[in-house]
Amino acid sequence: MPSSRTNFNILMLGKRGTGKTSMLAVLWNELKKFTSREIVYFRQDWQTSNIFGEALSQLKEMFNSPGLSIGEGIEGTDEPQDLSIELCTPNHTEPHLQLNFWDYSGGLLSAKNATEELNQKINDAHIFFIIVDAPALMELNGKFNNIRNNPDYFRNLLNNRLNEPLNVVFIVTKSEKYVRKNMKKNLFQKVKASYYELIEELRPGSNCSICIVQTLGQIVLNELLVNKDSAGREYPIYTFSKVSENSKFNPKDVTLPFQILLQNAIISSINERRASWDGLNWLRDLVGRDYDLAQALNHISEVTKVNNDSSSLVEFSDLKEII
Ligand SMILES: Nc1nc2c(ncn2[C@@H]2O[C@H](COP(=O)(O)OP(=O)(O)OP(=O)(O)O)[C@@H](O)[C@H]2O)c(=O)[nH]1
Ligand SMILES: [Mg+2]
Repeated sequence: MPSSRTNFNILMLGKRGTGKTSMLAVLWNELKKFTSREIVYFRQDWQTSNIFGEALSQLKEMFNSPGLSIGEGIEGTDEPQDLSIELCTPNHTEPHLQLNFWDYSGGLLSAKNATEELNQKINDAHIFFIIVDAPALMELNGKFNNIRNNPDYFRNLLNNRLNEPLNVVFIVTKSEKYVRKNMKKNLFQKVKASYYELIEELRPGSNCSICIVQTLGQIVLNELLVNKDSAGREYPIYTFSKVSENSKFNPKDVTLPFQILLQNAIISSINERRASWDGLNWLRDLVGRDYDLAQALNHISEVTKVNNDSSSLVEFSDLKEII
């Protein structure tokens, strides 16, 4: 019998404070929406639940500050964290899929060489989530885009993988202000223009998309202050505020990247299983071995459609038309 569990590795990349851990914690909480006792459910180990649960309550806590002010949010991730979520279906005791999220700390990404550990993760990743900080793209004509997002650095980081088709999802965070101002199209354009080199070098067969997520929902960028470090280099400081005194934690479209990742993971799991059965796939079809995973995928697509705004996502074929 082939192994009944497929590992699917997701590498989260993005500079310090762009919102990787926040996005994962909120996503983890939103998994409930996908859970259906008859079709699909998710399991996490104790450590993963602890880390996400703690981050989530700190993010919610931000809304408890007086007036329009907001609390501090979560602390940066100093050590890279490996977190995992298992996808299970009721007819199988073993999980079908193990989704390994590698939350790489932005502070460890240096402008020069990647560490051996990071290179290993780049080699082993099945999908790359590149987190993009929206204010850096949009404010002051993108003046701080290189400091906050550094697109060339990520292009170079993926260099050794660019000779094969890749799955890349750009996830735009801190986007609430621009979504409220109907500027999604503008955001897509800016992402495409600033990550142009990477996007253009993706091989045919790659899947590339851009998702605009609102991790917190009712907190918007208030102003961007320009400060100087001891060497006289300018850097930005953001201040956010609640939309109104009654603003609540209200994430939007955070499950869009998850849908893309599950599509890839489920299809690769089905392919892996079928490849190991070689000429006997007719037998798999006869007994419906792949049926529950296919059904899970359908269910997840349906739930995503209902819970997300499809205008927050563009995929590779549409990307070509953006500019
Ligand atoms: N308004 C808004 N704020 C966000 C969003 N995502 C994250 N934040 C804020 O940004 C802060 C930093 O986010 P983190 O999730 O710690 O960023 P990170 O990418 O994990 O950073 P490192 O762990 O240092 O690499 C959080 O405490 C939140 O206050 C978002 O989508 N919208
Ligand atoms: Mg983090």
